[in-house]
Amino acid sequence: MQRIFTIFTLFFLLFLNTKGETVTINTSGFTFSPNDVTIKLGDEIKFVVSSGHTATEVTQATWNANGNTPKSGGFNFGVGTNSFTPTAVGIIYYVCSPHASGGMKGKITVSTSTSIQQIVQNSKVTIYPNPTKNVVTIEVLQGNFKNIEILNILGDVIYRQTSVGMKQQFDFSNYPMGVYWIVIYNEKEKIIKKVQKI
Ligand SMILES: [Cu+2]
Repeated sequence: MQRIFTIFTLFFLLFLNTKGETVTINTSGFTFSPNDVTIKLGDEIKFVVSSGHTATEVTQATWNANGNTPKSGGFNFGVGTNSFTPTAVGIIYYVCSPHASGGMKGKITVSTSTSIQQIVQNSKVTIYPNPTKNVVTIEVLQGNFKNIEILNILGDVIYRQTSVGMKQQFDFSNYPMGVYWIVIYNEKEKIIKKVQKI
């Protein structure tokens, strides 16, 4: 089991080091082109919105109803080029605000090829100070995570904890200088953060 996990982790690290692709979505007349894309977690979406249109994230219910109420916390791009990288798997729904009622809308399916859904880059967890000489604080800002593992650059687990609170501390004093990975996860999400011991 340990070995399998380590192999998975190495895969994730490989994934981390692989720069995602960029998928461009344009407005074309009163449509988005393409209006239905599937990307992988880590890929970037670039919206190129022409005059008179928007790309506004909405909920699935709003999208189904051809409404244009923006989703709370979602993106809302006006004319120009805007990029973002989705941080979770799932389906992102968006519309053109002025033309949603006419059906100007699209969706982005964000998938992962691994069995555990993962979040690679996100702001749910913050680690400080980084770089560190000794104690780091690992603070969960959002979400509910059960497990934490700390790996060295070779993928060896140097620390494991099966109960995660909002704030954890870990002391790197007795570990060699170098790069470490802090992996925080539950059944649905996996967050990987890089820490440098100096
Ligand atoms: Cu439009």
